[in-house]
Amino acid sequence: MAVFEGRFTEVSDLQIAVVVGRFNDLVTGKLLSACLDALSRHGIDVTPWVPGSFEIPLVAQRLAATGRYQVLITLGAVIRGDTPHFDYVCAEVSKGVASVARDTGVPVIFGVLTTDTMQQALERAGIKSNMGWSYALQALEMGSLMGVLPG
Ligand code: INI
Repeated sequence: MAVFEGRFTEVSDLQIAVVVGRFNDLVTGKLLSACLDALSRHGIDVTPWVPGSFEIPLVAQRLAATGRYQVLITLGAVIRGDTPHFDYVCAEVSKGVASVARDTGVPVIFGVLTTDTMQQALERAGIKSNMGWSYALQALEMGSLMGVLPG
């Protein structure tokens, strides 16, 4: 039985782009710092900031369509407020990111925190752990995996 796995080594030829939402940049800036720290020996090409998570899929789609990147990372922080706005933003960014990946064949890491409170978001962006690191490793794994899968 053939087993296909992504690698974390010998991946320096991967071109990776990161799309970051400016909304809640107290959180997203910290996610980005950890992500870039983890990727510092890899070919980060562009890091476009977008106004908020809602805009992430459009920019991710544009970048994926260039064919220049083997994997994209999207970073955002959607924090529940008093109105249904949270649900609309979460629905669009999650479905949008998944669609970009499927439509273009470029893996897109979903690094958008969706939390009830700012405290929960910060706990995942540096206070306890920093998911930015995990998103970077997941990008390396997926970029590598897509390079060895048949077809
Ligand atoms: N964008 C976020 O990334 N996080 C949020 O928590 C958020 N809230 O709560 O409103 C948010 N809104 C902005 C949205 O993503 C768009 O930028 C805006 O609606 C313009 O299209």
